[in-house]
Amino acid sequence: MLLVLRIRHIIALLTLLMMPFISTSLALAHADYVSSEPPADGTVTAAPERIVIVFSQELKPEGNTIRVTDARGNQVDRGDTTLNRNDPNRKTLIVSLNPGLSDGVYTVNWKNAGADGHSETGRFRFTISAGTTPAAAPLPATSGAEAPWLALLATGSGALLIGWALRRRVMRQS
Ligand SMILES: [Cu+2]
Repeated sequence: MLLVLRIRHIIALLTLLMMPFISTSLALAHADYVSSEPPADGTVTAAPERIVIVFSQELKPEGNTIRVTDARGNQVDRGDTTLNRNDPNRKTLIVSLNPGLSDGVYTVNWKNAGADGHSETGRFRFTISAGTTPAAAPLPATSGAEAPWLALLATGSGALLIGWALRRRVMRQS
């Protein structure tokens, strides 16, 4: 009897000790972001036609959304997020984009419905740099506070020079 109790105690103790590891493995057992096209924080040289995201686990066929917005917050996806039929493991989501997206930074917000009943969310950005829109003019080397003073100085010295030249001319003529 005493021995049985001890074994039970040992099992209980071992279970308690294992708890953090069990909960950690459960926490890892979600459909997390693995990779995407375009890649997170990546730059593409042509406007992509769709976003593809691969997750670590199987997803439900419904309840997944990928939303893509441009730098102004305008939605640029077509709201047709589906499981990628080319992935027999059902781990890939796909959404199509408006054609001919211009250069800029885009944000991808995703929410998935894992087959295990857990839902995960995340976001990443990517940049289109295809040269389709003129790049923004480079910022002047001087800061905004200094620039007016430099302009004023240049104008001032220019005026002084002209004034000096005119005066010399007038003095010569007289
Ligand atoms: Cu899970």
